[in-house]
Amino acid sequence: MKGLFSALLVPFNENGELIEQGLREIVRQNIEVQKVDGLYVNGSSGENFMLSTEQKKQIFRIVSEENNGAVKLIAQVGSVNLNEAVELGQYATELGYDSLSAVTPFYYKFTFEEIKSYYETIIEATGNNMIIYAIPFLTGVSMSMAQFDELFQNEKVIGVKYTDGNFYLLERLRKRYPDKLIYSGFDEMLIYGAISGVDGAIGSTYNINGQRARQIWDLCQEGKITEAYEVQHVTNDLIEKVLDLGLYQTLKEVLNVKGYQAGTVKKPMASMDESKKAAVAQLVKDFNL
Ligand code: HMN
Repeated sequence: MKGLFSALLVPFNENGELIEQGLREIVRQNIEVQKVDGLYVNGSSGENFMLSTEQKKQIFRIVSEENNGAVKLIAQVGSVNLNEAVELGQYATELGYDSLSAVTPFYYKFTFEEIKSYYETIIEATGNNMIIYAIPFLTGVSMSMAQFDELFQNEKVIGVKYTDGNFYLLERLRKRYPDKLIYSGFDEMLIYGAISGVDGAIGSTYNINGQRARQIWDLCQEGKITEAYEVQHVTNDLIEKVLDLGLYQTLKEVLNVKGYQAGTVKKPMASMDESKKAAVAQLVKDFNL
């Protein structure tokens, strides 16, 4: 379960319907071109929180079929509708997903006891392992060390996907939990995660820039920090442009330019403006994507 995971992009048409063939192509190119170690399915980058339960299940099924055991699969099943989270968790577990992950419940100000009970409910109903998905900048839920201590007491909680810039907390977690899996979530900070001794990283840009991420990762493991930093600089030149042009729209457009059916984003996100498409084609050339 260690290494680099793409937070899988999911292609939609203008009506918000899944493009099945495109999804299969994106899975394959992640495995064969980006050479990632695994896929994180139905996360933020999969536009998961805008999808119906049926669409989420369809995605879990298609990805599992297309992957056919090639790389590790993590199913993000978190939802503020706990019944849905359980249903999805059971479905992904039956499909053979290697672990579940669930975002901390968001929107309402849930107490920590409620958050803890949410995780216990999913774990008990599925019997599967759980990776906490902590992404405070989107959910507003920042957990303390003491709260991680409580969650990690459950041996089925095998780790955390840590999308945060608090490297002090990350260092404390690493020291106290050498055996839990910690995944770095911000691609633009991959080098800092790697230096901090994370077990892996999960990110959206690995769908298009997985090979550079691999270089950063490998160089850090070899202690070649100066060289790794050079690659992170190039990576961040790319990420800066991607964020400017629109994150998921641009990642998908890069794949479209390369001949994959990556479609567009799901409304209420807005499709990429035609006027920006030339800039994306230029990115593909400039960064040799
Ligand atoms: C997911 O759940 O799909 C991703 O793993 C989340 C991941 O942390 C990404 N965050 C978001 O998209 C909000 C990052 O890969 C992010 O896209 C990247 O660092 C660019 O900012």
